[in-house]
Order: sequence, then C-alpha cells, then structure tokens
Amino acid sequence: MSNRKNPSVVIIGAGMTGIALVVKLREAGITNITLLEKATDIGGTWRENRYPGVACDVPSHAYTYSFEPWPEWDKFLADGSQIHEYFKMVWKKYGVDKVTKLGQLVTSCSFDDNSQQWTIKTQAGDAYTADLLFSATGILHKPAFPNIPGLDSFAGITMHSALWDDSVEFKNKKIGVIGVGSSAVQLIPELIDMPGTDVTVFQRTPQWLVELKNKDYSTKDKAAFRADAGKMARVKKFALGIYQLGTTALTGDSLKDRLMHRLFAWNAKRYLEKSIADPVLREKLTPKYKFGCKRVVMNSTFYPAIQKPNAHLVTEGIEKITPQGIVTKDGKTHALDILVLATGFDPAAFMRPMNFTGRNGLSIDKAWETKIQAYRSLMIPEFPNFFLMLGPNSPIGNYSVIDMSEIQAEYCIKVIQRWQQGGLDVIEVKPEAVAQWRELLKSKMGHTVWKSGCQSWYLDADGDPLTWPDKWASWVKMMREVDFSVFKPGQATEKKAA
Ligand code: N01
Repeated sequence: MSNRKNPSVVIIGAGMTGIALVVKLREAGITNITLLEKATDIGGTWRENRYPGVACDVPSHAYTYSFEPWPEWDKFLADGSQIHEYFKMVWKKYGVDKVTKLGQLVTSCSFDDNSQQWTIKTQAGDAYTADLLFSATGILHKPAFPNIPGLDSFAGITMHSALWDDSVEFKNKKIGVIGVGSSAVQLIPELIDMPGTDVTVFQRTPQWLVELKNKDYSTKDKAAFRADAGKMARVKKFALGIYQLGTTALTGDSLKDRLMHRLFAWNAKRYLEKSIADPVLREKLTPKYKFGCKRVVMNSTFYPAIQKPNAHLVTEGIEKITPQGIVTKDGKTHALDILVLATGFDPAAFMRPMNFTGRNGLSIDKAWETKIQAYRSLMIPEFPNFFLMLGPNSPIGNYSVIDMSEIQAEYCIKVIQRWQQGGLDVIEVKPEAVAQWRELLKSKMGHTVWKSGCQSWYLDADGDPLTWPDKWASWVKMMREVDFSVFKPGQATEKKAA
C-alpha cells in the first residue's frame, strides 16, 4: 500500500522540468525520489537540439530557475549549449544527480488497483515501484517527419533539426532545408554562412517574424549581475513583461487587447518591409494569416541571410523527393547533397509511445480516444497519483517554460500535501472535473488568434488550441488556487460516508 508519510516518487525525464521537480519536492520534505532518464546525459530539449545556431528565444535571465539565478550567461539570448551547461550545473549543485538513473528508457507504466502503486519498467529490464508518478518528458520532443513521397529514396544525407549529426561536413555542399519555423530560422543563417554552401529553403507557409536581437554580455556585465542579483531580477521581469503583453495580444478580446495585437502585427510587418529589399521576395515572405496564429518566430538573422547570393527561397510546393533532391510542383528538380528537415514535432505525444495504463488496464490512448485532455493540464481520471507535467493546455509556446514547470510543481505539491495529511484518499480527479475544465477552455478559446484559421502545432485534431487559451496572468492565478472538491473521495472516505 502507498506510503503517505514518505512516499516513493518516480519522475520520468531529467530535463528542465524533472530537475525542478526534484528540487521542489525535496523542499517540501519529499525525499524518496528516483529520476529516470532515457539518455546517457541530462538536459532534455537542450541535449537533443544541437543544430548550428540553436538558442533560446526567451532571454537567458528569464530562462533560469527562480531558485538559481545565474550571472554567467554569455548572451542576452543564450546558446543551446550554454543552457545545457546551466541545467547540468543545477543538477549537480542541488544533488539531483544522486537520484538520477541514466540510460533508463521507460517503456511502460501501470497502476495497480490493489497496491495503489505504479510499476515502471524500462528497456534496460529494470522495474521500479512508486506511490507517486510524474511524467516530465517534455512537449516538443518527438520529431515530426513530413509525409512527402520519396523521402526515403534521397541518396544524400537526411537529418531532422532535432536529430543533428555533428559528423556531417556541410562545406561546399548543396543543402535543402524544409521548413521556416523557429528551429529553421536559427539554423538556416548558420548553413548559409558556412564556406561554399548553397542553401535552398523550401517554405510551405510564411511565418510572422518579430525582430529579437541578441547581444553578448561582457565581463563587466557579468560582474554587475554578480554584484547585484536585483539586476538579474529586473532583466527577467522586463523580458517576461513583454511576453505577458504578447499572451494578452494573442488571447484577449478587450479593446486594449485588440489594440495590442494590432501593435504587434504592425511591428512585424514593418520589420519585414524594412528588412527585405526585393518586393518579389518580400511578397513570398508575407504571411496571409493573422499575426500570432502560428507560433511567432523571434529572430534577427533570417531576413538578412535569406537575401545572400547563396540562399534561395522556394515556395512552389514540394511534389516529391527523388535520389537526387527535391522536385517542386512547377516540375523543377533541386539537386541536393544534404536535406535538413526542420519540420517540427508532434505536440500531442506527451508520454507516448510508452505503454501507459491506469486503473483496470485503461490505456492512455483509450482515455484520450476522443480528446487529449487533463484537468489543469496535470491530472487524468483513472490515472491516480499521477501528474503529467506540461500536459495539454499548459501555456506553452508563449512564455518561459521554466516558470510554467515551477508553478505546476508547486500546484502538485499542494495536492500531495493534502493527500499526505489524509485529506484525500487518492489523488484522482472526477470525470466531471475534466468536463468542467473543458467548458472553461471552450469559453476562452473562441477569441484566441489560434482559432483564426491557420494550420499550427498549437491546434489539436479538432482544431482546438492545445495551449492555455488565455492570458498568462489568468493561468497563474488559477494555478495558485487548488479546488479540492474536484478529487474523487476514494474508498476510505466512501466507507466513512456509508
Ligand atoms: O517547428 P515548426 P520548429 N512540407 O512546427 C514545415 C519551439 N522552438 O522546430 O507552417 C513542407 O514551428 C512547416 O510548414 P507549415 C517553438 O515553440 C523554440 O521550427 O506547417 N513544409 C514549418 O515551416 C517552436 O514553435 C525555440 O506550412 C513542412 C516547419 O516545417 C517549436 O519549437 C527554438 C512540412 C515546422 O515548423 C517548433 O519549432 C526552436 C511538409 N510536409 C524551436 N511539414 C526557442 O528558441 C512541416 N513543414 C525556445
């Protein structure tokens, strides 16, 4: 039976969220923790995304844990490799490494109704039991491959932006890149600047770009951050303040919100107009959908790069891929040596493809048959004592994901503490709670810009946003308050009532 006083906890995924969870759970006195990581290194998205130019478009001082501000950032927008170093530093400094088991790819998690515990099995043949289970596997971790005829027939090298092969030599090569999303716009300028390359970008849909310039932090800047932690806090507050205005502009429907949206849209249009000299190229790069409908791309290197002589933007549409390269719908063959797929991720995978089963062997695929959903993004009926970190309708894509993870962790801890004190027999929400949650989402999503008629990874199969359809502030307010009436009473309480 589960041990409430000193519960055993398994967390899957030693990325940014998994590390934060260990730190926060320990602060709350929960110490019997095992952190399972599939890879031989920690760091999640920042371990996996190693393409040239990979960086975070959230300013570095805003992309740090609240409990570990860091004056050593080299840039205003940190490189992926330094973010990875930061997480490794925190992982060691807070002793999270002591409870981490690397090389443990979880293949199945199942809940046992009798013992009220989870059994977690890994590909390496190990098994763990846990009173409480967290999935911290991240959102955008499963690369999406385009369904283009002939993709496998390409005779050159093919690689996805999130599965980068560092051994490949790009010098003097003809490179094709499919996609112009946030990954592509960071990657393409780097490829264009490599010696002797010729880079063709295949764009299906243009993106709205917001100019976001990077800058190096000097030794003097870092010393100033070291001397005054308040300076880091002010940079963070300012940066996240702008992001909050962004969420207002994308989701709000007051006059002020709509004016804010117009201001952002005007700014993006002005950036395009002042950056792209050739009217034909400018027209090709001009989106026909509302600003922010797709995830806004923040960058300052793509527009200058795409105008260089060794860069080409192709918008004709891809017909097929052959051993030689890409054939576009106008019948032209674009001969290539290397094909880069900057085609994004499956945002609805969550913990899958794990074999994940709750009460009575109910699989997560079955539970999500009609809709991918979780109460407050975190809890699913029939999956007791389980938390899905950064689950569906978390406010992803428009804010610092670190703050999000910390707030979700704090919410989970409040629920766990109530369970530890005997206020809940089991941590399991009633199905009605999910229905009410759905209604809340529905009441908000109608006026978001994501429902304004474009294709984006924000939308689920029904065309509903998979992200929180309201302002950041409203999400924070909601997550600070736990409504305990949504939980199932559990057997002991039912017996008492009887
Ligand atoms: O992926 P995307 P991403 N034929 O899905 C195109 C985060 N991120 O990896 O728009 C032709 O945005 C697709 O075209 P279309 C961030 O949240 C953060 O770039 O569907 N093209 C699009 O152009 C981001 O939003 C950072 O018509 C095809 C591109 O591929 C998220 O990750 C950095 C195609 C995919 O764009 C995903 O970004 C990088 C096909 N069959 C990423 N299939 C930070 O800095 C797809 N495309 C924090």
